[in-house]
Amino acid sequence: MNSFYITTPIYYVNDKPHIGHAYTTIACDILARYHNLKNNNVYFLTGTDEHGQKVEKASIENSSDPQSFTDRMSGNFKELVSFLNCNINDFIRTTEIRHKKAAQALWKKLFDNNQIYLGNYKGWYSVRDEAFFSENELIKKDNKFYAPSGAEVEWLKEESYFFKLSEWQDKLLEYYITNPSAIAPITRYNEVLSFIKSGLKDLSISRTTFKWGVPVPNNDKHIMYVWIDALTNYLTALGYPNIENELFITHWPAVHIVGKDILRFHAIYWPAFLMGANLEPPKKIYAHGWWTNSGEKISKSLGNVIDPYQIVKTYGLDQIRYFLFSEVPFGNDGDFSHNSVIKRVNADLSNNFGNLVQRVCSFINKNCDSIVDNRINIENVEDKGLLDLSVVKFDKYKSYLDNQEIDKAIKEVVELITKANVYCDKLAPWLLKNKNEIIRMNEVLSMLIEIIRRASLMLFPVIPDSVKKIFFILNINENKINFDYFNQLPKLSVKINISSPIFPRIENKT
Ligand code: ME8
Repeated sequence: MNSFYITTPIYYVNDKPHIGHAYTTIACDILARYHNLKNNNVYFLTGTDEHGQKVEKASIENSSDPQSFTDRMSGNFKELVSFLNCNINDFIRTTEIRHKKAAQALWKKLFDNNQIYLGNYKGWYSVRDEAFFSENELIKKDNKFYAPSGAEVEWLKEESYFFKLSEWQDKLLEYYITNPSAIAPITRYNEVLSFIKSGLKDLSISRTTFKWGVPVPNNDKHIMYVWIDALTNYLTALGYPNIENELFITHWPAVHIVGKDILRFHAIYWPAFLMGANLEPPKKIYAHGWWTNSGEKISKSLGNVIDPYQIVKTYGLDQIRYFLFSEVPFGNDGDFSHNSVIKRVNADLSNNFGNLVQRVCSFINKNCDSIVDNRINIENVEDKGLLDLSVVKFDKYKSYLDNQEIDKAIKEVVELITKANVYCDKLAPWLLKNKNEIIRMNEVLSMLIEIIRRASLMLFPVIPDSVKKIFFILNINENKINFDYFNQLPKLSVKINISSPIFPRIENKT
């Protein structure tokens, strides 16, 4: 059995969850569900990143101590996961004891492997970005300096531990040149490669200026600085430092889905930490794009943050899951607007897929006493053509999803559904009924039911609740939602249940 370990970034708890968090979590859920349909041994991890100066500051602003603040905020993220119908295997919090132990064990291992030394750090630091910036990256305004993100920076000099990242430049280059699929999409791969080629400096990995973090082993004046603490979560969840345990042996290394803004940390620091600790680097890092709101960058100060609860309440969960992953290529930036949701959902789900299910099933309900006499006729060129197309589409769909190309996989299914609608228009079972060609009518209906079943199976990772409803209408047990059954034609005579529209059209009230 193949194993598939998929992770979201762990989310900062200094604010409430927004569409960006929902987006990455649903992406991982789609991929996890897809691998489950293939009977792979899936482990899906998400969680919260709870240490650092930003969280310490946010807790003070909320008149709370950091621990109660993070307990409360982390709960919001956990709640969002189940609200979005994401089937996780574990939810990790970096304030958990298991994580502190893992982070300290990784540190010790790196220290023992001569990868860490004590030095001094001087530089321009942005609290908001939790990063240092060189002078030429800064923007000067009114005698103050700002990071490229717009956050103000301050001059900092402090004792710090360093990771010998500079020594990893050649090894990382060699690793990525021999493993070009380890970073996707390809534009991101090229970006990382040219960053490595431009030269890597040693990395400051501890702080003495705040307390809210994991203490450095044997020197608790120092707190681990964000990335070495945060990234280790992916190991903690598999039981690190016990690398002999079953979960670790079967599941490491992981596929990490991250936003483009944190690619560098995952594609450069993380593999270097791992190799420095004699562990395998990630199997793959896939960087997705960012959502804007009606063309504008999303930010709290602009007041245009998209609340995942709100949009799901307005349009429905599967509708939003579908929209987010069909509207833009996974990896590109996307623009969210009410109009584009309505257009996409109405076109693909209501008018295409929903229409196919509804017209076929309600015809059978009304005209055939809900019974289809199953007679798929592969002697008929038209019928065979459609059935063969479903197999071609399934193969393409799988090869896309094996590479996390969710939008392309969806497109293949949509094309199959469109073809099934054309077939239905052309073969017109209602006319066959009028002409009393009952055998041919049953052949056509059987074919349509079969294509609906196959398309539903493929769309299950994206719109799981709706597919369960369709399987109920088709009277097929939910345990048949598995790719083992893709080619299996239904039993001889099928009595379906009464259908009602799965994707009602959304009226554009504005
Ligand atoms: O970065 N569109 O956490 P985070 C799409 N704790 N994605 C977006 C987005 C948007 N408008 N805004 C944010 C962190 N994101 C660290 C990760 S992992 C070891 C540590 C994405 O809560 C962003 O790209 O700030 C990132 O992948 C994710 O939300 C979490 O961001």
